[in-house]
Amino acid sequence: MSSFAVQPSQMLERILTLEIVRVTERAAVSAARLRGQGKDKASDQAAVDAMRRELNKLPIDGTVVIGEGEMDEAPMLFIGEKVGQKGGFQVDIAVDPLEGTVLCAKNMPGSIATLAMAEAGTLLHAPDCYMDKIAIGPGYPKGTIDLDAPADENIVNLAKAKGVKPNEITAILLDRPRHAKIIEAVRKTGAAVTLISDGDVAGVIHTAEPRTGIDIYLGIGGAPEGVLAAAALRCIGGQMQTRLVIDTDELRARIAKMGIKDAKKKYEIDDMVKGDCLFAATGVTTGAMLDGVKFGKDAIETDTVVMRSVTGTVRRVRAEHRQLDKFHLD
Ligand code: VTB
Repeated sequence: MSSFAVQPSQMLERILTLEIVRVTERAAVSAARLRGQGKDKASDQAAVDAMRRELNKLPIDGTVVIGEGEMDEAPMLFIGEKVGQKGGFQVDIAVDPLEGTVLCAKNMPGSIATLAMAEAGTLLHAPDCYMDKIAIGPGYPKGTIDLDAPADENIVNLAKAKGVKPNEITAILLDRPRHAKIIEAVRKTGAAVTLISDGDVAGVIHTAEPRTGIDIYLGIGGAPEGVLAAAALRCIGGQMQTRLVIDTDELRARIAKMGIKDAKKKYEIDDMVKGDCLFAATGVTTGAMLDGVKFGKDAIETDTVVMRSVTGTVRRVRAEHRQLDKFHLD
């Protein structure tokens, strides 16, 4: 066999890169039909239904490891649910069919349909709890940031590594009262703070997108969103450290059941995504990363980013769907 021959599993992984675009596209379109209706649960449900339907068409033996919740609280795409055409390639899947449900309900910028896929056993099985996170884009020496260092120290070190003054750094955080102290510390350095109401998967990814002007993500967001963002950074580069916020006995019991022994473990990207992965996101409402779904007279337009860590390739897929209703079919 020539050294250029592609192994069957690699071939499937290459094909899946494009196949998962269909999955997030369909979830985004279904959610977008309810955009601006104030119905966060209904738009989430629509995205979940579509994502599940499309995942079940793929030649994978998939397990949802980051999903809509535990089996007893989420009837679809629950943690542990098997998806795909059985007998296929064994994969772990992390999904957030509608990241930013409130953004979608209010028709505000930045809601997306997103998923990550990796070989079975390689994605962190995180419960639906909070996660402390810090992230920066690619090109900085390892150790430039540290989750356990004070926010101002991280800003100063990042500015040094970037070769600028702290007042030329921009941090992004979820706009939550729990972040008051971090925000104050960041502003004291002279750095700018960008506050987002939801959507921290994109918030982390922005650190690796120079055109957004975001240098660093700080603060506490959802753990499922953390694993999804880690998958994206594994593809495009960047540094990220996280720690689960385990502050109740119920959560302690839950992570033990999921096989997490050390509740205080500081995760690096490689701990959250242990091997190569794929990441895809389609815009539901227009944001800094993606355009939202457009319902045209003759076609529905979607904007998707899909990434593959093996090669670091990032594709933008702008699709015009002409006969979606005809082909949608459960
Ligand atoms: C974030 C954000 C999500 O949850 O992870 C956030 O990315 C964290 O939870 O879009 P709180 O809202 O409780 O702060 C979301 O806002 C989704 O609910």
